[in-house]
Amino acid sequence: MLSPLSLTLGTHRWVLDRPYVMGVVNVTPDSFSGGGKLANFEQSLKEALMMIDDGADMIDVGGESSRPGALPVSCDEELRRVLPLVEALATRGVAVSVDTVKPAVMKAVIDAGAVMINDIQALQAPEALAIVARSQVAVCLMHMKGAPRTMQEAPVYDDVTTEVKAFLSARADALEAAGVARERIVLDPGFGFGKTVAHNLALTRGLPELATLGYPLLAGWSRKSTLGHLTGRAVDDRLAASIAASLAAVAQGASIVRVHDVRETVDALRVWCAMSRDQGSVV
Ligand code: 7PJ
Repeated sequence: MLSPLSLTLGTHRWVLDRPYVMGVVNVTPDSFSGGGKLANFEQSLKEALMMIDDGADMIDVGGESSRPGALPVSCDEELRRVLPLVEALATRGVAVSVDTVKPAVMKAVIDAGAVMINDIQALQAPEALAIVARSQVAVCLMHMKGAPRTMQEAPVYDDVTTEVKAFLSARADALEAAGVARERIVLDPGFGFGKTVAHNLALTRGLPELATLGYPLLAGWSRKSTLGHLTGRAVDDRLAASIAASLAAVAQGASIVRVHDVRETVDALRVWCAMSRDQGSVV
């Protein structure tokens, strides 16, 4: 077997010889019902620590919804939502990623101890690249066609895998040219971001082609609408579909999976890895 890829996230270093699991914690008003700001914080902290207990390797904190049709939030509001949680988790030694497209948010969360920036716009905002380059954090570069509000309006590709690969390769090159070491970069095809069901499926089968770029790949299939399309299930009833999608993505070469259901995904990966010839054991 080839020697595994590794990823440097601030002071953390991961040898990617088994699948890694990123647990998603959203701190948006619609992710909780009532209770006010402090209750939101305490609830999110509890949720994140539970995920770590369940085997998550890192927590991805998000303060702005990027679902199709979602409206943007201000920088101040986004920071009010995510900063207390980033600080609380970093203090406890948890590897924290922050899902944001805003350079000012990136700067503040890096100062607060986040070890990865997860940017669905692949650091294309002015200053985003410079801020990350000045730090030691890892970065996940995701492909998206269009903008969240309109991206699902009939996206068209000539060949989706070729186009996504070219975009991610160009962004990784731009980062390396700005001084970001290769070991700090993760690539993500961005399932559901300006893609039809057929595009998402083709891209999953195309993960081995993306892996030839030589960077770790992250797959975010959890609860996404393509899974609803395939199973006929509503968003809160897609656990089995999400687990199957994570396993399929790992089988095709993903090193990290971004999931809402950590406990179940970690169990599934442990069994599947133990029984697969080429996958590292998680036990
Ligand atoms: C993704 C993400 C993804 C990365 C979201 C949702 C929508 N970041 N942020 N990859 N999806 N890197 O979770 O359904 O697929 S938000």
